[in-house]
Amino acid sequence: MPPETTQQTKKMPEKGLPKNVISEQLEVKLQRDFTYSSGKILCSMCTNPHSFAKQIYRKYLEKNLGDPSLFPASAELEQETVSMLGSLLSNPKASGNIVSGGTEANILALWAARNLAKKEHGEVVVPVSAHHSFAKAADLLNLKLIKVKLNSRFQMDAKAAEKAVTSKTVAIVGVAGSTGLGVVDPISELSEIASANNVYLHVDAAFGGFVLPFLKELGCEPLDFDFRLPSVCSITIDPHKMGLAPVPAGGILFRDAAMREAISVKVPYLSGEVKESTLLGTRSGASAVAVWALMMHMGRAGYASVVDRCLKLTWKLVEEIQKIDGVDIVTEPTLNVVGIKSDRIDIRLIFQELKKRAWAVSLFPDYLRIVIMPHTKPLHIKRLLEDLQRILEQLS
Ligand code: 0PR
Repeated sequence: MPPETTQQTKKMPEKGLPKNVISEQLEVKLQRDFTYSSGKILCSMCTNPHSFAKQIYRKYLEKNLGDPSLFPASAELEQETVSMLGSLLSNPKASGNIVSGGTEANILALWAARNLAKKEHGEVVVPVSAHHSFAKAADLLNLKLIKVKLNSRFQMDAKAAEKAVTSKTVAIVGVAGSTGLGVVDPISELSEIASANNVYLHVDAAFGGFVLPFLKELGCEPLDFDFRLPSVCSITIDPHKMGLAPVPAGGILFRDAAMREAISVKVPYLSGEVKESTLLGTRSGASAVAVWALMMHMGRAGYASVVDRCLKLTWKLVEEIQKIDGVDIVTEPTLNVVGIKSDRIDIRLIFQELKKRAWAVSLFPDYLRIVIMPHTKPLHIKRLLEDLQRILEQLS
């Protein structure tokens, strides 16, 4: 049952109101929303989109990629965007789409895996840390999720994953940047397991996809997670997370066109015999064009410097948390996500107190999650730490 909410009722006015009256109403009504610029949003994997992407998005709002026969140039830009994302993930020949987000991308990946495997009562091996979009995908596709435990570093336990593979397995999923802690699963080991068992491997890099490719040039230890690993069949990478693109912009990349073909549906009545391989029919062309423009504008160097700033601030937060009595980090972060735990104080109480002070952090069962996104500035973290200190004194 959905939670009970006060039912809002409203009728469209008989006669339209002037634009300025409506705009004023909206200003008032939307005041309760958080804003990225306030610095209070520390729970989101999205951010204030880049101003250039917003400008391009607004300009091309009428584009509909659901009908590439009308918008062939936009469709071509979408494919160029997919190729640019593919290059970032070591496979410029990757085939895919700019979709509504990580959820759609993960559903499409499992849909392709299921169709390619042609098995009855198919199973998908996922880490317990996998995003809830896999539960949606499994339900929709009539697949069973086999959840694998994590190792001491909160990564999918590769040995347990190997044991979980059976003749019913249609796919293994590894996460490259987990929702809770930003952890990267041992994808190269999963690739070996997938290859030994001839099973599809999907990598959910919805969050990590725009961070991991830059680790090496930033002096961090690089991690194998992309198409360089021979068994990786598809990757989710979301421009509307660390890619700074406006929502909606997810990315699904298949290793080659044949894999994507497994979910393609013909639309014969549109001129040009259109084929769709997305869940949505009518879908935003502005999103894809904005991602294209933004990637061209940022270049690798632009994204690397965004990641550099986020990681440095993440490390600063970790350093300061470790100095505070009563709290600690859950694990050393690989990406710009920090888990904070306490063995003295109920983490839910700390969460409530932070909430009273208008901080938006995420409450996981055993820890608080903080995501250091491009909108987060050193001053915001300084204020958060000051509030945290006060809260701990108050609760001790
Ligand atoms: N895969 C991973 C690893 C994710 O973390 C997420 C979303 C998805 C897939 C699904 O992506 P979409 O939400 O684009 O479909 N992770 C964020 C989370 O659950 C989503 C989010 C973003 C939540 C902004 C809150 C928020 O303010 O934390």
